[in-house]
Amino acid sequence: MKAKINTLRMSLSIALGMAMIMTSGCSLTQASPDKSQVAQNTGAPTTPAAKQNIKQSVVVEGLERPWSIAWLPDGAMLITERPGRLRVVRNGVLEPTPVTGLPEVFAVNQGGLMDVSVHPRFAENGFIYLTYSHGTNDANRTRMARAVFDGKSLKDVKVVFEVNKAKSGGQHFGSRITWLPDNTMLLAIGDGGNPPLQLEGELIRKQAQNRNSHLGKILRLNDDGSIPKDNPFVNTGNANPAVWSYGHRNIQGLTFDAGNKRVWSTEHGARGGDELNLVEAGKNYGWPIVTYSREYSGGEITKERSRPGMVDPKTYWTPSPAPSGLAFYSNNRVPDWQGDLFSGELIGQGVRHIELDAKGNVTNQNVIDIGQRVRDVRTGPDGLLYVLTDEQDGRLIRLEPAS
Ligand SMILES: [Ca+2]
Repeated sequence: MKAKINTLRMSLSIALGMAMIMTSGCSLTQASPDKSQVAQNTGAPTTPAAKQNIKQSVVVEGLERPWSIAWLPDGAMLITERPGRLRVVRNGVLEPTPVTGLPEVFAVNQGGLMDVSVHPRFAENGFIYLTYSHGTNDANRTRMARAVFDGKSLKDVKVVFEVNKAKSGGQHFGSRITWLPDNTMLLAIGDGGNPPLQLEGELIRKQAQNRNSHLGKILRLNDDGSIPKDNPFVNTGNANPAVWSYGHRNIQGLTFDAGNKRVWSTEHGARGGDELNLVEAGKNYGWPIVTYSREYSGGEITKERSRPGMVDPKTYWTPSPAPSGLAFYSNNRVPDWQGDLFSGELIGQGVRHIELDAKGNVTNQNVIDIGQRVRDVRTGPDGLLYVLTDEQDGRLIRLEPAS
């Protein structure tokens, strides 16, 4: 176990034991009442969280339902707000005027403007990417647009991807973006929604096992939305060539460990069974054939937890903490954090610090209490962690070891 440092500044920053997590969980408002109990890890040992002393600094307040953070090469931060605005933070100050030229979004329930990602060669091409839900309550899809950002507005907005099947309702859009070293991008898409929602005469969740469908997948795309020729199913009949991995319910955290060339994701179960997955090209992650999750009603989704040919999660969590943004930490700023994952939690109202061994197995976990629903966690260019809280008056919070 790594030694952790001992002091802290803000009162909301107190590191906590499980009892406190339970307390904060009971006060939540959340769409799925059965998820309102908290975050108790069932997959790995948990350090008493009092060992984790973290200073928390509120950088910005007044963000409406912020969803994602990205940094430009000049250090400015881009933050999406789910109702459909893109905001800029420069030198720790939120610019009052949102970026202009955004696409129209379907902002209902879980939908709206979601991820923002900056092209690895932004300095040359000025490209940023936005994911969002588009359409109507009867027919909507996750889209990804590419645009040139000039510092104030979006130009040359082009829809470079949209899910190949329309669905109804406001659930399970995905839609995190992560770049790979070859400048292709991974894009996670949700399974479309919960029962009784159907598509093509069966529960829409079954789309996760249909390799012709973008729903319930991680997709791999070139930076213009075209399909890389070395995707795992390009030469497979009966599969969409964008598919990179499948059998996912609703990935809300996606990150790349460049040192070990590993892709990590977190996804929501329904009632319990939220998962951490080490994701590899062409593999099947099981949903909804195998899962530790149960229906919101409490009934079994399936009796199978594992099956040959399907990849088990590295760990799972019951009850559901509702994992959100995910960051793999590789910066030199905080040696204690190197090689670890940081997973935001909506219901858990914190950031889960997940320690891994060389093989990517979970060796330890504890939760940094934030006291609000956490929507995103990312490493900043300064090597500190930045957190967005999913509130009507959402915050950008910086985390660093107390010293
Ligand atoms: Ca799974």
